[in-house]
Amino acid sequence: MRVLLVHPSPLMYSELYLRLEPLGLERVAAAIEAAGHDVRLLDLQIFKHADYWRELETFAPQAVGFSVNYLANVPEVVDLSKETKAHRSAPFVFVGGHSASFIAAEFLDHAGGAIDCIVRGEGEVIAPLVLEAIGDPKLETLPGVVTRHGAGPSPTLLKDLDQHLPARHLGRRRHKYFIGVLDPCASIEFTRGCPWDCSFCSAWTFYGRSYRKGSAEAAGEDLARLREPNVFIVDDVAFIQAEHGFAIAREIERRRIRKQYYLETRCDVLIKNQELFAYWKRLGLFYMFLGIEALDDEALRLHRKRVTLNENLRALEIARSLGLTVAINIIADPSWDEARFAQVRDWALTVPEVVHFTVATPYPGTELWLTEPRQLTSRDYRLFDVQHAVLPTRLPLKRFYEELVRTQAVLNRKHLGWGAVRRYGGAALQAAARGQTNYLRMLWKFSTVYNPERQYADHQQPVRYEMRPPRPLAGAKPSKQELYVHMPVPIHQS
Ligand code: B12
Ligand code: SF4
Repeated sequence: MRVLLVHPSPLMYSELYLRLEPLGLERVAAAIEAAGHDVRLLDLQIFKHADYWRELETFAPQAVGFSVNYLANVPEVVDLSKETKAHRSAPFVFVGGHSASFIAAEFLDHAGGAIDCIVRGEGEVIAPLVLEAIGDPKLETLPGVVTRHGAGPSPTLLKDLDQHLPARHLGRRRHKYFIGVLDPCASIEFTRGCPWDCSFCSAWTFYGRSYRKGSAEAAGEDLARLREPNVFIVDDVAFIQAEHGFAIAREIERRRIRKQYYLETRCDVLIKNQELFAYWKRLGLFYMFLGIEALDDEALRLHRKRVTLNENLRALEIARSLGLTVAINIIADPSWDEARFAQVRDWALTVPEVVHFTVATPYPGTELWLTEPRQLTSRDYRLFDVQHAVLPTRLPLKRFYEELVRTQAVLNRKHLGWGAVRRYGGAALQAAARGQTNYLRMLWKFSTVYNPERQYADHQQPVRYEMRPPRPLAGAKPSKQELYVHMPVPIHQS
């Protein structure tokens, strides 16, 4: 069967710092190819809708699968599905991905019959079975599958992460993928899931709070296949288990692979596994993201970060002493006033790190979605991108955005424009000489992307598809059924 897999367009704020390959879709593609199908992949972060319609004509897929990791992409995918079903070829349409998994029923309702099924959870095992079941009522009995007529049992976890390494050969214009100065940049996955349970995050609820590792050999093999000199390690929390990180490092040395790496981890993991991170620094670790989230212990407790401010600050010192470029994130609460923004801005100016700010947002799939006492001010999917306020702001909304952007602009002053040219000019120019200009181009884009007027105006757009409000909790605390996509199961891994 001819199958077209599609990643939706970028959200406007990710246009600035990075653009990354659709790794999940590439893994699903690998599984579908292994089942004998003819697969093509189209990434609308790079290509245009016109390319999609051309592909529908020339490749004439019998099935089209969309990946929806981000809520803000829901309206685009609903519209594309409706137009796809209305196309004379009327292929089978299925949708999977992180966010789609949490809102399956309402997604199907919005599409009004244009989406044949939502595939919840990991796609590798189930996607080939879905294709096999097209036209058969057994479709809605498959694990993780939801149709307008019924839903199968909860999805099953992939037993072996080494299976179905990403089908990167299906990617087109891969030189467009980058993160900051790491241009071009590929992505890789060493582990899946997270054993912590932060209240604002859905990484743990998606995977039933499980944590799985691929083998060091498979990691080495996948890395060796990459042409790009830079690699984004997509693990939610990199190197939780030091032995695993050392095993991959040794495999990289054995294969004499030399690349530069970006990863994201927790401050307590960095403190605990300092030696491992120092080892990786020698191997090419260049850029690290630390989820600091808050500058006081009370807010950290409310986020259930299970880490103290002192630990966070210590981790920053360790990362600095290792000579890593460090980016951190702070969650701005809609209740912040001018004084609070000013305080955080002052702090951001004193530290050498790249400081990002996101807006506290209850996402379906997070515990916060079920427990946040404040009423949502908008249920427009497009505003759920952690750059818009969907909870009541203490400041008038426009004023809130002015303060937010003024605070985000610290990053612009410190790390973009000429400041960046002074810091990374050499690397950027070398990349440009090889025809890689993604990074150079982003340096002067800040004010076109971050703009209070534009952010405020986004709230005035007519809402065509509205999110279902959170359902009242059945008990005092959310149950596993209310929270998880994959149900927790004991996993035995050495
Ligand atoms: C890498 C990453 C990114 C990349 C984007 C990569 C890309 N091109 O897709 C970048 C850095 C740009 C990014 C940005 C953001 N991200 Co992000 N991101 C991740 C991260 C860490 C890993 C994604 C990944 O590659 N996973 C590995 C692959 C193998 O898994 P997967 O993509 O989920 O795919 C599997 C299934 O979902 C399913 N599947 C996926 N697609 C399809 C399609 C079909 C047809 C089928 C059947 C199945 C299927 O099968 C796959 C294989 O099992 C996840 C966390 C996570 N653990 O997933 C967060 C995550 C998805 N991001 C999140 C968020 C909030 C964001 C941001 C909005 C804010 C931010 N954190 O900066 C922005 C905005 C995104 C945008 N589009 O602009 C949230 C999502 C919350 C939500 N419910 O929407 C997550 C879960 C992080 C978190 N801890 O909360 N992100
Ligand atoms: S924020 Fe990080 S540590 Fe917390 S649950 Fe999500 S992935 Fe895990």
